[in-house]
Amino acid sequence: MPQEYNVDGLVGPTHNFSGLSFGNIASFKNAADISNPREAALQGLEKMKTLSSMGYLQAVLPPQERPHIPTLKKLGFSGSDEQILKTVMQQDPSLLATVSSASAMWVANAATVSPSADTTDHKTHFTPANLVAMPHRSIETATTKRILQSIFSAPHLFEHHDPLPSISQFGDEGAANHTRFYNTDNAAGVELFVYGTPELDSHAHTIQPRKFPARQTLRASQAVARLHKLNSNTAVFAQQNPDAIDSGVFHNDVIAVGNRNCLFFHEEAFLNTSKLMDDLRTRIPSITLVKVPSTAVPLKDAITSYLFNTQLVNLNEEKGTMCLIAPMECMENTNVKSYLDELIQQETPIQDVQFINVRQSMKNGGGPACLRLRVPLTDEEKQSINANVFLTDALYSNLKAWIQRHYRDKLSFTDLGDPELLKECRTALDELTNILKLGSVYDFQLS
Ligand code: SUG
Repeated sequence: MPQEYNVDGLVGPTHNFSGLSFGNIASFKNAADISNPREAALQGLEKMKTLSSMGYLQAVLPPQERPHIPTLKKLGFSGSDEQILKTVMQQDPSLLATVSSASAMWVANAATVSPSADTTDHKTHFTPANLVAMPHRSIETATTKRILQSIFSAPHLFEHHDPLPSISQFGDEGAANHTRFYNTDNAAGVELFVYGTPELDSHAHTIQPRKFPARQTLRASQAVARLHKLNSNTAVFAQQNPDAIDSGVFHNDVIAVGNRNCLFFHEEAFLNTSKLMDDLRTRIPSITLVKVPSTAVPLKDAITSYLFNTQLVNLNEEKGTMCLIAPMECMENTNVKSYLDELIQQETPIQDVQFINVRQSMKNGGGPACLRLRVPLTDEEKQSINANVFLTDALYSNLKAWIQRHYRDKLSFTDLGDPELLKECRTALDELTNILKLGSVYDFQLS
C-alpha cells in the first residue's frame, strides 16, 4: 500500500491580491488589498508543521519566480529586466499583475498524480496542469514540470507527462478536480475526475455554466486518465453542477473532498449525483457518502467558509475514522460551525475537526486543500527521492528563517514594478533550491 504525502506549496515572495481569477469570489472581493507575503508564507509553513506534528506525512514544493520576465519577453518587451518592468508598469499594468502572481502556491492545481497502485504499468504518473483558463496560472506549468521531475526523478518509478495542449478544449486544473479513493484490503484505488464542461463538440448543446468559466473539460480529464494508464475500473468521471460554478465553485475541491472510502460533499456539487454515487458504490462497496444538505449549509456559506476545501485525513487507520482540517473561517460561520458540531456526533467516518489559520491564502480563494498536492508513495518510491523536501524539524526551522530573511510584510500593486522585488525573489529562490536540493529549476537559473 502506498502512503499518502501532503505536499504543500510554499507561498512565494510576491503573494498579492490582484483580483485575477474571474469566478473566484474571494479573489475578486479582495482585489487591491495590501498583502503580507511573510505572514502568508508563515501561515502555510505552520499548517505543514501542524499536520506533521499530528503524524501526517508532509513535504514541500517551492514557489516560482515572479514577476515572470520570460513571459514578458515572449510578449515582445525587451531591454534589461528593470526596463521591462518599468515599461510594462506604464503600458499595461494589469499584465504586470498577471506575471507577478504567487498563485503557484495552490499546488492542488500543480498536477494530477496517479499512484503506482492504480496504474497498469505500476509507475506513478504526473501530468502538470496546463491551467489555460487563467493567464496568470498558465505560466506556472513549465516550471512545475521541472520541479516535479527534479523531485520524483527515478525514471523506472515515475512517469512525467507533458501538460495537455494549451487550448481551452483541453483545460486542465490538476488535482483540484481529482480525488482518489481506496479500500484498505485492496491496493488499487479509484480515481474520480470531475469536469466543468463536456465540450465534446464546440457546437453541441451542452449543459454549462453561464456566468463564470468552467475550467476543467471532460476531454482533459479523459486524456489524463488515458495517459496515466487507468481503466474503467479505476477511473470515474462526473460533471460539476454548472449552477454551483456560477455561484463561485471554480474547482470541485471548493465543494467536495474525499479520502480513503469517504466522500464529503455538498448536495449541489454534481450534475447527476445519483449516477456518481452508483459508480462509486460499484467500485468501492465500503464507501461512505456524506452529503451535506443545502438546508443545513447553503451553498453561499459553503463557498465563503470553504467547508469543503478542508483536508480529510485518516485519524485512526484501523477504525477508519477521519479528521477534517478546516480553515478558521468555518469556525466563524454560524451555519457551518453548527453543522460541524453535529457532524462529528453522527455515525460517519468524520469524527474530529481541527481549525487552522491560512487567512492570507483564503483571501485569494485558496483554502487548506488548495495548498496541498496529495502524492501517495510506496517505500521504494520514497527512498528514491534525494531532494530535501520532506518536512523535518530541521527543514521547518530552515524554511522559517529563510522566509523571515527574504519576505516583505507588505505588498501593494505598485511594489510589483519594483526591480528590487524581482532581485529579492531570485535571491530567495536561488537559496531555496539549495536548501531543498533541487538543482536548477527556474528560468533565471537556466538562462
Ligand atoms: O486559481 N486564486 C487561485 C486559487 C486557487 C485555489 N485552488 C484550488 N481550489 N484548488 C485561482 O483562482 C487569485 C490571484 C489573485 O487574484 O491575485 C488566484 O489565482
